[in-house]
Amino acid sequence: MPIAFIIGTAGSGKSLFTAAFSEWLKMSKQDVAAVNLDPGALKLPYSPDVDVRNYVDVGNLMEKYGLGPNGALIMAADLIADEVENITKDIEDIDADIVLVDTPGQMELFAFRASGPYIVNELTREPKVIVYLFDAVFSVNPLNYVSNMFLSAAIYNRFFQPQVHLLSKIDLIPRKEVEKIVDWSADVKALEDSIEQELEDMKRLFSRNMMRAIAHLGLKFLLVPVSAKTNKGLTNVNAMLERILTGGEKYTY
Ligand SMILES: Nc1nc2c(ncn2[C@@H]2O[C@H](COP(=O)(O)OP(=O)(O)O)[C@@H](O)[C@H]2O)c(=O)[nH]1
Ligand SMILES: [Mg+2]
Repeated sequence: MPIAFIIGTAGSGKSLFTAAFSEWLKMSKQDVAAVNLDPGALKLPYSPDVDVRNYVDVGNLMEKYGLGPNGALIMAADLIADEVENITKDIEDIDADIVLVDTPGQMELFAFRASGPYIVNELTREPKVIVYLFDAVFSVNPLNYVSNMFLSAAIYNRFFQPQVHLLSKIDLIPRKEVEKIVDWSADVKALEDSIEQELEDMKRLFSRNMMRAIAHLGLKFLLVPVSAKTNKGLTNVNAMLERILTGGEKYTY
């Protein structure tokens, strides 16, 4: 089963995107499984078909080891790796055509511990893709946007898997702003112009150099604008994932 891992900073909309996109896939008659890999999730906007909380209990860890919530989440992130066989079996039992994996709220718990890349490697031998979310509200100014590019490049450097980039929550900002950000993602020159116009001094210098360094890496960040509230853009996301995961075929034959 091809798997898409949904990654992004805390609050960037991973869980709601997982909810909206799995509903969308069901409506287009695709067999989808939603997997929750966030042991710290209290409430989810979808009912997971596979849930890491069945295997790792953050409350228990706090009590048993006298940890605070942060310590327990770090420990939980590491313990997930031991459950990879169970989770794989749960996913295989469902036998869906496409799997969406909602990753832990704080992305460093997944991406910047040993367990994340281990899980991504072990869960399947079939095609996989990382879906990285740029929060539109956060990304409206070029300084934040460049910082997010940097994070996304760091994610690529951790997983080395095909990566697609979404601009999430576009219903929360004006359409003009959405267009501006998508322009930045398509055209380095547009981003450079905004940096020159909107930033000063060290912020300008730093953002410009950071942007150029990333451009040198040859990474592409073309953003697909989406909203998990209005479902805008989900058709485009689907087309992109189909291209990467199945060479353009539907997931269900
Ligand atoms: N308006 C709007 N709010 C969103 C969207 N996506 C997520 N949110 C809200 O943003 C907050 C964080 O979303 P969540 O999916 O929990 O983020 P996560 O931490 O990345 O899983 C929640 O209050 C969501 O309802 C969106 O597309 N539009
Ligand atoms: Mg979440």
